[in-house]
Amino acid sequence: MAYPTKNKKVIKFVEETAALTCPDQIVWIDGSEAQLEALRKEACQTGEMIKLNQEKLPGCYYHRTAENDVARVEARTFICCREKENAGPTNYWMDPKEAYKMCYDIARGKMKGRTMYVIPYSMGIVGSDFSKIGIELTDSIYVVLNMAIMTRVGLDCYDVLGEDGDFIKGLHCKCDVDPEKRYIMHFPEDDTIISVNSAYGGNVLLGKKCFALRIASFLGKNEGWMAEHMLILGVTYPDGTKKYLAAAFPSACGKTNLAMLIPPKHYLEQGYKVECVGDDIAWIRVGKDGRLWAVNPENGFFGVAPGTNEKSNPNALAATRKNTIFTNVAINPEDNTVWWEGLTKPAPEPLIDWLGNDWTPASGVKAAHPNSRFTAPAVNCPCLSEAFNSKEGVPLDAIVFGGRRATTTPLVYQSRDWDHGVFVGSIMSSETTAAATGATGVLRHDPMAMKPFCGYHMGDYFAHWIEMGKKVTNPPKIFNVNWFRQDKDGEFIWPGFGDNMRVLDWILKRCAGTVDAEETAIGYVPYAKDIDLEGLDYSRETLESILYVDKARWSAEADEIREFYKQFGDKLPKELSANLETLKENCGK
Ligand code: SAT
Ligand code: MN
Repeated sequence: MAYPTKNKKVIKFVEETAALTCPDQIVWIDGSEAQLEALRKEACQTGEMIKLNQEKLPGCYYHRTAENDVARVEARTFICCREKENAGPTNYWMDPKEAYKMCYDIARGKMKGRTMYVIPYSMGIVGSDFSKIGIELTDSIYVVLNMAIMTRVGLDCYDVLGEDGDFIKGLHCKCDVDPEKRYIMHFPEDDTIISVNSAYGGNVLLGKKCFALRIASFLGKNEGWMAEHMLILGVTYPDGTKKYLAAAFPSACGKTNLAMLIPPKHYLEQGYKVECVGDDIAWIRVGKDGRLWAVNPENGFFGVAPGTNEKSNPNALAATRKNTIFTNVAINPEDNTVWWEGLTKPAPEPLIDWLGNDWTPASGVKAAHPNSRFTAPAVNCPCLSEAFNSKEGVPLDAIVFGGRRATTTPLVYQSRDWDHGVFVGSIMSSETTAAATGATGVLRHDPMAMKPFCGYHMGDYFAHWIEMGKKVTNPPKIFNVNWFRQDKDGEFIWPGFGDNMRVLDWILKRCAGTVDAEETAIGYVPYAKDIDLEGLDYSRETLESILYVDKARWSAEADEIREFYKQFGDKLPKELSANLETLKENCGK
């Protein structure tokens, strides 16, 4: 057949995979609207997708995954490098030879009766120095349509590759969606990803976590840049000045909400504006000016639906009103639209829940799965930054880390310097969420929110952060935030959402050197008077309670961090152990 590319490696990859998986036909995706529309139609005919109310939700579709296939599966996600040591203690590892054989055995013949789609896509703007090309082979129309939203899909990717260019190979095969044979395998030394027996987003949209974080973090270490689990946002001041920050939070901890926040009224009245550059992934490099520059390699938002509403995140909600794919939310049969917990109160009834069952509030179960998602094009977002399409990206003034912590970690604090900031990122812990299978609400270490996404030894990753600090002459300041402090009744103490602007404001004032702070055992903490509470019914005493640094708790935390650090052995950078000792000393031992 005539191929749409002369790249020999692409053709070989396609032919070899077809020989293994035996699809009835191969369809080369060109990214055209006509081709995507034909696929939507086909998916609706087979029941893979449902067309929603086209007046209320134009271009929107609905999909249900299998009941056992609703989140990332960390226990089945492996880094398959030749030396086990290089995967490190925080990753599952398998020998690459064994892993290839196992995956090939699982996928052999499994595309019989199906079509194999060849998706050429770019992470980042096609052809920019900051971008990389991937080819994903998949037997799922749902994957094709999601990739066409989340990445830049098109034949121009082949122009970038030319006859001989390299790319990240991705093979996805649904197989039998058998959870016992589900594997998400990464071969960082071969630029290859194989995903079998799943059809859930994070496991199968291979451009996202698999490529843009796990493989890219490995490439970044070798090539001197960073792939991070971070949103990127810009704040425009009333005088037109723009400042940018990147923030790392674990999955389902509010990155999308922070990235699209609407500032409180009096900020808006003064002319402040917040714009979204990205909500999940940042690729960060050292610019010629000695600063760190960040791009968002994605082209859409794969956001958590529950909790998204007109108040919490009107921008995200607006982004989902057209050309969006909804996965595992509930359907309102009356008008064929979607619903999820938190969208409106009370819930419309009856609904059809994410499993396809009739549902009313009396059903006693959630109508939408807690990890149900929307896949929305970035261009739909009303607060999308112009810089979203900039090849160079944006210069970072601040880097922010944050976990979900009911106690101990104050609302915000600033690190003393870059190395201390790396320490602050490395000691992040957070309560687990529905974004991955397993128990939720369990406190676990999640350094830089990269525990599930670092494609190599976490000790080497810390060392890479320290090294990057040496390459930047004008580094961003590093902060930690915690929106999730709880009172004794389990209620959140800080209002969060748009009011987080008040904390961002303090952070940017610290970057500009225009506000003082108190030096504490853990770093610089705001004086309560310096957090703007205008228009908020909130007492300074309550604010003080979540800014307080409890030395006894931090001393215990330091002991616990020492235990956590032990697994990194010799790979733990001395800068981090030194900072741990300082923390312990500052807490009075
Ligand atoms: O499922 S994804 O990994 O794509 C989203 C997330 O968990 O952050
Ligand atoms: Mn994420």
